[in-house]
Amino acid sequence: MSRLVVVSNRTATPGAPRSGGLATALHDALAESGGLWFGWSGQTVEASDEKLAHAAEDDYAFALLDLTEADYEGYYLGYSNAALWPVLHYRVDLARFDDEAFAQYDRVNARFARLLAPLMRDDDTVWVHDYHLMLLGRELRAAGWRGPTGFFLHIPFPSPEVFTALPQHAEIAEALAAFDLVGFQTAHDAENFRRYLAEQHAATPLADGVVHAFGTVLRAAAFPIGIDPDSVSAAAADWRSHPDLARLARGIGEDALVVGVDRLDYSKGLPQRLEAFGQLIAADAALHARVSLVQIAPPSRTEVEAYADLREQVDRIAGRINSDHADLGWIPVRYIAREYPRDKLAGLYRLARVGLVTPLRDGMNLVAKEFVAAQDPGDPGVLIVSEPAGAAEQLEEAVQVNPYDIAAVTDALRSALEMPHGERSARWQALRARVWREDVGWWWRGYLDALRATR
Ligand code: GDG
Repeated sequence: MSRLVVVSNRTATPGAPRSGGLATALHDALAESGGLWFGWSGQTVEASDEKLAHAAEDDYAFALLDLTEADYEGYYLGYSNAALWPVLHYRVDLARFDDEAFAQYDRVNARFARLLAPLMRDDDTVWVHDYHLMLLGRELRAAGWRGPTGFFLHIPFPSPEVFTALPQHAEIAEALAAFDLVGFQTAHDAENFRRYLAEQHAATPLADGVVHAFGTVLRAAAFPIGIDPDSVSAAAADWRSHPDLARLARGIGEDALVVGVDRLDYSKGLPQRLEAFGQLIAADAALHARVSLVQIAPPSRTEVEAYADLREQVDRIAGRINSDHADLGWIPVRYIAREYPRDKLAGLYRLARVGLVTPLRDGMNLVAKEFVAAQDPGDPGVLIVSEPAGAAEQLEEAVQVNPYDIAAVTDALRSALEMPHGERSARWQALRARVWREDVGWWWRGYLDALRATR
C-alpha cells in the first residue's frame, strides 16, 4: 500500500497521548499504511526560516514547521478564522475581508508545499485537511507533484450565493480543482460545491459526483466523519471514578440535567440555546429546582474580535438567567468557560437526561455523536440536534430543531424532559446503530479508498 501523507494546520502532539477524536483517527490511518504527518508546530517565530522539526511515532513520522508572527496574524487569525470560517458558516456579516490577509494565506499555503515537496515519495497518497489549506493542492501541483491528492473540508460548504461573497471565491475554487477528491461532511455540502462550480464556472457534472471544471476532472462527495464510540462509551460508564461527577450526581438526585459542550464559537448557537433554557424555566415554575443546565464552553480564538464579543454576550445571558431564577438550593445554569478532560465529558453526557446540541451551523458536530455513545443502554437520554448541523443528516431519530427558533427549542426541551422511557429507548437504539456503524474508521477508510480509486 502506498504511504500516506496527512497535511493539516495543527497535528497531534508527537509523543503525547492523543486527546481528540481526529488525532486518534489520523493516527490509526497513518499507523496502518505508514507515512508522514505534516503541519504547523504551534510555535510562532519572529522571522521566517525554512527549518522543519522532525519526530517519529510508531510507524510514521511528523514534520513540523513554525509560522512567523505575520503568518499567524494573516493566514491563521486573519484569512482562515476571520474570513473563511464565518463565510463557510453562513456568517458573511461577521467576515473581515483583507487582501493582505489573503496574500499571507496564499504565501503560507505555498510554504507548506515548498517544505513538503522534498519529503514526498513517488507512490505517496496525500490527504490535506480543512479550510486553512485550500490552496495546497494547487501549490503541490505547481511544485511538480502528480500523485493522488485529496482534500477534506471539516466545516460546511455554503450555498453558492453565500460562497460568492468571498472576494477570492474563484481562486479558491480553481485551487480546489487541483485535488482529485474533495470530501465534505454531508451530501448537501458536496451538492453546494458542485452547484457553485456549475453556476459560476460552467462545470459539467459527470457520474458519481465527478465534475469537469477548470480544464480538469475532480470528484466532490460526502464522507461524514464519525467518532470512536467504544472509547466514549467505556469512559462514560466509568463516570463514578471522577469525584466531582459523583458529587454532581448526588446533588441532582432524581432531577434532570441538560448538557451542552461546545467551543465558545458563534457558530454553536450558545446565546440562543441559553435563552431557550431560560424561557423553559421562566414559563414553568414546576421545573424550578427540578432541572438544570451544564454548559461547558472552552474559549477559542480569543484574539478574533467576534469571539471576544460572544464571550461577553454568553456571560451576560447566563448571569441573567441565574440571577432571575436561582434559589438557595438551585443553580439553573452551570456555565463553565474552561476545558475539561475528555473522559469527564463522557461521564457528564452519561449523567444527562438531555444532550442539547444546537449549533446555528456545523460541519458535523461530534458532540452529538459522543452524547449518543455515552448513554446508559438501560436508561438513555434524549439528543436534541440542530437541523443545520451536519450530524442531523445521519442522526434522523434525534429530536431535530431549528436553532434560531427559540420557542421551538424550548418546546423540544420540554418534550425531551417528558419523553417516556419506551420512546427514548427506541430513538436511542436507532442512533446507536448509526454511530457505531459509521464510526471514525469507516470515515477514513471510506475516504482513502475513494481517493485511491480516483486513479
Ligand atoms: C470541527 C467542525 C466537525 C469540546 N470541549 C471540550 C472538548 N471538546 C471536544 C468535543 C468534540 C470536539 O472537541 C469538538 O468537535 P465538534 O465536532 O463538536 O466541533 P469543532 O471543534 O467545531 O470541529 C465540526 C469537526 O471539526 C470534525 O470534523 O464535526 O463541525 O466545526 O470531540 O468532545 N474536549 C475536551 N475538553 C473540552 O472542554 N477534552
